[in-house]
Amino acid sequence: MNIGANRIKMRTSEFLLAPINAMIDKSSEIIVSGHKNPDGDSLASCLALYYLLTGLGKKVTVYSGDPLPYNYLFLKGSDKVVFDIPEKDPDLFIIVDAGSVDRIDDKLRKKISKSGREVVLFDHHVLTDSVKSFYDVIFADESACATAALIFRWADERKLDICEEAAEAIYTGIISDTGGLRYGSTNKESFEIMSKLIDKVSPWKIASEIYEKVPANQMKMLAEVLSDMKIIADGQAAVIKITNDQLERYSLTADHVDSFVNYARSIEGVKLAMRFRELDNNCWKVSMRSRDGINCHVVASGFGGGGHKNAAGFIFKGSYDEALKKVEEIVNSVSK
Ligand SMILES: [Mn+2]
Repeated sequence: MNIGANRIKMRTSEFLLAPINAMIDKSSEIIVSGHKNPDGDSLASCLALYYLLTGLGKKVTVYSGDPLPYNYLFLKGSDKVVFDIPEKDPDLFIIVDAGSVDRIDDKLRKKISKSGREVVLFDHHVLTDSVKSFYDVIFADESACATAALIFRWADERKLDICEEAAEAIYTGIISDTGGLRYGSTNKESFEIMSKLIDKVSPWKIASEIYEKVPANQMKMLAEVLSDMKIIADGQAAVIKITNDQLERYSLTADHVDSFVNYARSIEGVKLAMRFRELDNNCWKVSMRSRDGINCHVVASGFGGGGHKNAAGFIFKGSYDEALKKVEEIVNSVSK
């Protein structure tokens, strides 16, 4: 074990957390918010902060401009989230998991800028300079498996008593962002935090709430989507499509079908999984997930989009058949 590196990390945390704690201590009203179209980690980090800050005697409002993900509504406090922007300015804003400033709800971003109040960020995304200049203090670590892990670090450093509600939220945020402790972001700290929370949570209850409360229609639509899946470029790419007609027929919304692309990626030999979601006639929102050997960002660039190595996206205008042909060409030219 590298004790030296751990000490440096702790010192860095203390250095960043002291000003955040000072801001919290002098505030009585705090607005907490995550990113647009919140995922499990974003919502869980907000709710963990809700309980921990309420425990410190603060009046906390959790705001979301978008609906919450249906399979995380079991989290305590999700019924307290407000969807109308609060009129009154708080003493402090805390943003979690947002990545870039344009991922903050537009109304909230304007309110923050107009109010001139202090704003803090907890995040585990790669941050650009423009992001850095928006905040007064940032507690960020790209190596953290989830923003919820950073909320834990703050609470642990402050020696807060983590109540059951906050423990469940932090545990859920980590499970959510690591795909159930499976993805590359899973690290030693993930397991250390889980072991510290385990007496206060029920892993099976949380896992079944997230993964085993699938609406019957979602499963039926998955069957239809997978039976229509195209395997192209000598088995290197799997492509699925989701049409408006299907969403209508099965009475589902886009967040119900977000996870479908993971089934395409899990096929042996597939390096790139793509999901075409119909926006309009002959207009598709495409998201990609890849394994080593194919860089999603490079493929997306060929279509005028962008993203990261293992996740990227673009908008495609044209027929699905045209798209498949072009994908095949690009995948063949970029694969190793
Ligand atoms: Mn996250």
